[in-house]
Amino acid sequence: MKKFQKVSVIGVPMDLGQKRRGVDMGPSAMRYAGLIEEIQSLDFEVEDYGDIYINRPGSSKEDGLRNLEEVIKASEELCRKVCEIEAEQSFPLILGGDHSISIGSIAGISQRHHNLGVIWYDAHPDLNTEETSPSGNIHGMPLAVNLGIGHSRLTEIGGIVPKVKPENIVIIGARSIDEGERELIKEQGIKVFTMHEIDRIGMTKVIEETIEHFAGRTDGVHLSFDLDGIDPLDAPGVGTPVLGGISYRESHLALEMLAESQLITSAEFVEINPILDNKNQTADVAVALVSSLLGKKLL
Ligand code: 4U7
Ligand code: MN
Ligand code: MN
Ligand code: MN
Repeated sequence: MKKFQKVSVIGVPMDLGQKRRGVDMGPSAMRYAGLIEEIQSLDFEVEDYGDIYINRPGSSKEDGLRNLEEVIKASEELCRKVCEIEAEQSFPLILGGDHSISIGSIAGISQRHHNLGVIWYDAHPDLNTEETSPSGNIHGMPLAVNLGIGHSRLTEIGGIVPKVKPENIVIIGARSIDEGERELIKEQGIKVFTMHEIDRIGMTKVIEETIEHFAGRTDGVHLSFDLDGIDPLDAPGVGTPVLGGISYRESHLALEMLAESQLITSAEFVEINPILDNKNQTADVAVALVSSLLGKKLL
């Protein structure tokens, strides 16, 4: 990741993509866990853009989508901020907030990366639409939206549709997949390393294959890291925990290997809920993982 000299941090205290309160405190929890100091210690220049404004409490419900208007507004604002960061050749590091923020972050990143790769590190594929969603929660839909599938008011944010091609997506850690998501994965031919593949071939091979999938082909790779991809024993402070996840050490290995590959050009860490956490453990985990992603070595 040493292609970049500067890291620009932007917080998105968004909790409107789902129903549980608390995930809006994710950016504060990561800053409290020493995020900025940690990045500085790796010899990057850091600019903290602070948090974008979220109009809360949201109350709109349109076409079965909870808080649609508020999510659109925040996504447009985040898209603009990410574009500013990208214009400076700085590395955008986006702090969630629930995973609906990925609509705005990828809207911004895709302005300059027309063949963007995306790694979706998550217990869930987030490929629902307003038709398939069991919950109506937008945080379960952002990957579909980025593929141009879903409500047009969401897919059209940032003006580029689709923002990501199906062959440029790799999902890692999936273990809770809804019926409509399963169909979409098959129909679109999306590459998925479920927990089964991680158990079977190991994280080393999973990341080697991921790197091989993107190398020399995409013009950037965005890492969208949902903390619920990690096992709830290691990262308990998340709103939708799913047993049997990726371990803390495997996650470090994954991000260390991605750092070595120098493929990653932007990242977001989402779904930390400090109210459900154990003494800020999950934010501590996220900060340690950011450090690995940015090239920290043990020796
Ligand atoms: B997250 C769910 F039904 N699939 O759509 C849904 F299981 O960003 C969960 O990955 C979505 O945390 C989880 O509501 C969204 C549900
Ligand atoms: Mn870029
Ligand atoms: Mn997610
Ligand atoms: Mn998830």
